[in-house]
Amino acid sequence: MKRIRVIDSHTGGEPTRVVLEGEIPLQGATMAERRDDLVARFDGVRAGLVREPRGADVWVGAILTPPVSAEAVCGVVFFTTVGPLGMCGHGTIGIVETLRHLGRVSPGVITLDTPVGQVRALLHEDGRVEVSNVKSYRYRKDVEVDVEGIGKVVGDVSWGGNWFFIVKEPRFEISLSRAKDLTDISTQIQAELNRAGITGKDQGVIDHVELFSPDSDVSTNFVLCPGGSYDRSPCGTGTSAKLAGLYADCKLAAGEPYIQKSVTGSEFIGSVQPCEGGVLPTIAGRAYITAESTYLFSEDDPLRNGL
Ligand code: PYC
Repeated sequence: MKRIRVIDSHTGGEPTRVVLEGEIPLQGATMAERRDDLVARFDGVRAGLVREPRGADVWVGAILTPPVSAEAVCGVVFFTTVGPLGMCGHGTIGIVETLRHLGRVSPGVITLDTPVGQVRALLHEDGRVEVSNVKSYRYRKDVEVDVEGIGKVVGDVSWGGNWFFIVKEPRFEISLSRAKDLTDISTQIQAELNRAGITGKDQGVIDHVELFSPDSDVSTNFVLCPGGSYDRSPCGTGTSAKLAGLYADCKLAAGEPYIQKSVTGSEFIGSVQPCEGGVLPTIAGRAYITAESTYLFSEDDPLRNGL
């Protein structure tokens, strides 16, 4: 019987399952190699930790590893029910709260190594966390696709640690009661992008689609994530990708706070600083611990790796 210890949290409603260091011994000199090792050697247990019956489509997991850089407290490989994830903003806030819960960090700057670069988090006394994300940028502006049943859809292909299609037109009424419709709409848009061969840089798969409300005061989003679930939080990497475009269009000034609300009503506050080829976003929010658990994987359980 395999036993795996985890700590669960949620950030603005979006859950993170942190697999404690050593529980899944990923190998590799870089975090990208460790991500590949997850796929090569531990894909079954990866799926089993977040899929039913232990999880559900909404779960994001994070495996802690020793750091690969001198400054970092630890390394992290994020994953979903369908595979690894480059970076995760809500998940980083969840990890910092988990490390605080374990007594491994105290308020101040905490550095983490991820497969897509180093991120820093500023933990405040009150538990708020400001994540300084990887460089984010818009790759293609105003890409048009014709989606059956919706018509012309215009959006930007942007990087915020994952590849996003940031839908600019049309806008949608965003509410939890419409989650099923919004999931269908964003899934159709993603399918059309795939059919049309539209990708991020270096053929990067666009695995997130972000829809927005028409409101001009506080923007509300709906973010389709890998595996077909939607983000209950405002999505840290999605907010980073969006802010990169707003800055490029001179609609957001350096350091100006930007509130991004999620479909559940939770909020992140973001801002950017310009850098060569893009922006360095900061995303602020807070997470709460929900469980400390040990998951059991029986060799004779035919569904041990989930459904
Ligand atoms: O917060 O970056 C994020 C995220 C990605 C997928 C779910 N949440």
